[in-house]
Amino acid sequence: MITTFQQHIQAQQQSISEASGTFSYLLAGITLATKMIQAKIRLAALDGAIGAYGQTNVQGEQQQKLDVYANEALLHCLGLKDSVAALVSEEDEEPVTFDRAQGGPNTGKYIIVFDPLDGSSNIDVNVNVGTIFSILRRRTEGDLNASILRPGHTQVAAGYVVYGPSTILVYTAGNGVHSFILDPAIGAFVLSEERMMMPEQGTYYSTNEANAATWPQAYRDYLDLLRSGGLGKEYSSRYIGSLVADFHRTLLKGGVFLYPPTLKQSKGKLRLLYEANPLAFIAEQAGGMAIGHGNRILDIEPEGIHQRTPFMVGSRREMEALAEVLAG
Ligand code: P6P
Repeated sequence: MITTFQQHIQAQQQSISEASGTFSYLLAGITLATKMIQAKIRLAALDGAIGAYGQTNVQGEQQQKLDVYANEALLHCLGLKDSVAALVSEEDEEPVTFDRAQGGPNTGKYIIVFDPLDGSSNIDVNVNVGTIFSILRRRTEGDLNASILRPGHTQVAAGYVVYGPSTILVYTAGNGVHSFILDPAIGAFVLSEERMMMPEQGTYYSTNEANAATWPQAYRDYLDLLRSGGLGKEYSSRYIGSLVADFHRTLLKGGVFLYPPTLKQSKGKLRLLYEANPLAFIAEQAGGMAIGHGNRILDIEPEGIHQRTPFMVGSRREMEALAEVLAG
């Protein structure tokens, strides 16, 4: 008999300190939004929802129509929940907070940080895209920002949905990584794998090699090490250019994904709070590693909600070798 995502969360009640009714109700808001997003994506090419929205977001990037839709879906499905103190989105400059209808103080316990539709520039060429989310607990002391700008090891839960041939949810609450496949016939995410483990070593490296000339030399040396069989395996290059898709393959097949510092993006391109942190949490829970130019991603003290970071993530063997090369 099938197990749905909601049933899985409830069954984990004992082992997840957060899996109270409030927490699983919150997760239901995320899964509802991702079902709405996937339905919109599936029909986008037919009903003209593809293409630019005509505005740029806080990142200075051209917003796609589906970026705006995905953001609104998450804000709508989560904004109605009393347990939400704030929402932090790649698409919004500031955290979104809510004045509760009864005018009382915002007593929300959780902050959800998300990239509503990562890789959306690939949609018009029909390439997989994804939603990435991270759940933080609101600290009683200090203002909201004090609860948002915390290192990734304080995350309560994290996950992503990759919209590909299947719509797959991958999630951790610190008690292993579990994956679920959306069954459109019943409109539920159905458990497909529990306690996923990233292979100890893979045969793929994934990076935008067009930037290699401007990387710090150590990254070029590292790629030469992989290419020359220095880790005892023959590697192939796979780069989709959609982070969730490249990460999902790395989680399942092993290997390494790298976005090092470049001349244009000396602090890295990918965002710490809603890309690197959630994926690093999943990678470590699956036995992998994630670093940002030498330091553990989950230990980085954020300074801003849209802060960028170099981001390298993957199997233990490849990542330990990278850490060694970076340590010089
Ligand atoms: P580049 C997509 O725009 C994105 O934010 C990630 O999904 C992806 O990993 C990265 O940028 C690709 O960047 O510079 O290789 O095109």
